[in-house]
Amino acid sequence: MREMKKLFVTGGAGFIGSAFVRLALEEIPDCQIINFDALTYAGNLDNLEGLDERRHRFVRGDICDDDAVLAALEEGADAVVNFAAESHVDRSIHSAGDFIRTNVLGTQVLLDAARERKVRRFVQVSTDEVMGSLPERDDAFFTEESPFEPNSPYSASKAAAEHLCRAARHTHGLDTVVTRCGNNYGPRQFPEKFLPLMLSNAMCDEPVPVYGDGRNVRDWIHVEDHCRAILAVMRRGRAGETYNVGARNERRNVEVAESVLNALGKPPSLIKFVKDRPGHDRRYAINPAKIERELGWRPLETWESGLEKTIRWYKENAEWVARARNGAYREYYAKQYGTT
Ligand code: NAD
Ligand code: TDX
Repeated sequence: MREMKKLFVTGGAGFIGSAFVRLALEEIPDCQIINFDALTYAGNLDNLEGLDERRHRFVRGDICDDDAVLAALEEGADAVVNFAAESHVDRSIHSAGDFIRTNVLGTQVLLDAARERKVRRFVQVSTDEVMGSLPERDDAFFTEESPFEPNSPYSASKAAAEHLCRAARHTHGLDTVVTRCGNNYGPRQFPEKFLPLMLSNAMCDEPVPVYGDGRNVRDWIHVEDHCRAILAVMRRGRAGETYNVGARNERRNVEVAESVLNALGKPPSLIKFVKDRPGHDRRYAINPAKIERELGWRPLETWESGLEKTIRWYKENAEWVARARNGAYREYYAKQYGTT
């Protein structure tokens, strides 16, 4: 396949999208990126600091606004890579409207625009959560054939987006590919998510809230490994295919909390078990054999190296953390955890 040089990235001011933009600029030396992002509470221009303005252009816009999307998306772009989403499960439990709007309607607007602008490939960044929850058995894994069983409004909206991609391919012949990844961690993750929430709380000697019995299992991957997988799928994935992405790194939440506290030199007594998340999925575990076999992708970070780097980044970027934890975040925190 001809190299992907003109990219239209949505949600590129968020956690994973900004890591992807950095990586793509590094890995594809002559690529040009339009980064289209609405800058919701989760979008942050600080995440784009230092990028080469000759090759990366930021456009503020909403993926549900078809005029704005068409104005920014040039004819003949090589790929649309769709990261833009409402991404936090707990927020979708409080209120699902924005999730349906952005994740479902917004994806359809982008698919239509990609067709109209004759974009070569549409990359949908999806999640393992569309496949629901696994039993706690060593031999149960998500594969690309696992059925859709989304359990939260967030995962249901992401599953709907995948269906819309499938329909755009089947009906209109659009070249679509889908990635489904597990729990990402790394620099610039908004502190509502478990890992940065723990890090930022523990660094201030505040309690670390763990839902339920803390024995839920997540499959953790460093954000740069996820982005390398998306690049590989964008460049070399087979049209119409879905690729599961995971680093074979299952951990119970309470073990993750203990590792983080230990690495920070903080006592395990900071762990506070709190009321469980309604409908809390018990276990995610990904079998990444297909992307390993077909595209030769492998994670480069181990859990130890990735966690060490991540903790260093949060320690060195206390101002980023302080800004992210300000204002609206405080209100959200009080609503979710009952304290300020
Ligand atoms: P994030 O919440 O950090 O970032 C989302 C970005 O999308 C923000 O910059 C926000 O401003 C932007 N956005 C939201 N609504 C928009 C709209 N209507 N129009 C334009 N931009 C909009 O999310 P993230 O963790 O970086 O996740 C990125 C993508 O990866 C999402 O699609 C998510 O479902 C998927 N994903 C995330 C994980 C994870 O562990 N975080 C795992 C698998 C898949
Ligand atoms: O305060 C908390 N305490 C706690 O125990 C929070 C915020 C979370 N948790 C638990 C819930 C989960 O079992 O930690 C685990 C991870 O929680 P989140 O960071 O909210 O992630 P999760 O719900 O697993 O979903 C994530 O992975 C898949 C991302 O947020 C999604 O965007 C992605 O699709």
